[in-house]
Amino acid sequence: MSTLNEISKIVASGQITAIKAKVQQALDEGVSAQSILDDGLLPGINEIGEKFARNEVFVPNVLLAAKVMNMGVEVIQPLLAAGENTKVGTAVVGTVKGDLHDIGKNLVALMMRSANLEVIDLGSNVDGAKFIEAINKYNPDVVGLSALLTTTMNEQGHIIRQLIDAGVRDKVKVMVGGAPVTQMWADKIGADAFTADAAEAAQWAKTYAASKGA
Ligand code: B1M
Repeated sequence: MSTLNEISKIVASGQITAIKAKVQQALDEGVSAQSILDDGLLPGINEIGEKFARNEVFVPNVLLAAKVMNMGVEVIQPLLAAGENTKVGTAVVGTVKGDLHDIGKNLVALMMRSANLEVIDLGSNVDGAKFIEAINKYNPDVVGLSALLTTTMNEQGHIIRQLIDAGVRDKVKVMVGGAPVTQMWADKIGADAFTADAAEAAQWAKTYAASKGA
């Protein structure tokens, strides 16, 4: 079994004590940080998600896998985030109210930082009032709303309406993402951008912020 496959298995089976050394082993073998993320850690968390959907595992197993995934990301984080330090803009990100999934949002924050954006990460289960407060406080270029549940993606639209009511909608570009989110949904709720993954989100935010600053 390749080291990347072993990493997937370690995430899916929630082996906390094994993950850091295995990720380090992959790095020592010359595997890139991006490949460890895309071909090792993410397939592992997706595998547990599929098993969960089939009722083969339960929430504690998924929680454990998420913890192992985060520990793996910690090892490669400095490599993913390596870059120059010229700030191009500011982003406020968070997972919307009612939603506790934060792995994807954390990756978005990480990739945005590596794209030289300053990122204010509001965490998960964030309501519209907190986004509005952050817009007024940090004057960001973009606001990123992550949602992983078909129920909580509605909250993305709700937050956009709250930004309009608070008179701050035109100050920022609103980006949306998360597994159930699509371009069609983004258009329906009046978001400015939908991106399918963290790297694309960082690229979109960077391009927009740079065009504003130019
Ligand atoms: Co939950 N969960 N979960 N879960 N969980 C899913 C999402 C689910 C698909 C599992 C399944 O049934 N197959 C399902 C949702 C079904 C649906 O709504 N259609 C589900 C469910 C049902 C639930 C609960 C309701 C279970 C329960 O309690 N009965 C519950 C809800 C809790 C809540 O939020 N209120 C729940 C709880 C949990 C845990 C807490 C145990 C844990 C989260 C831990 C944590 O995040 N700290 C968890 C996990 C880990 C998952 C799965 C297995 C993995 C999610 C993940 O982190 N993926 C997930 C199944 C799956 O997705 N395969 C599942 C990896 C991550 C990198 O991907 O977040 O999609 P993702 O991010 C991607 C892109 O979407 C994008 O970039 C990333 C890639 O680069 N992206 C953005 C994300 N945000 C973006 C924002 C952007 C742009 C791109 O711009 C702003």
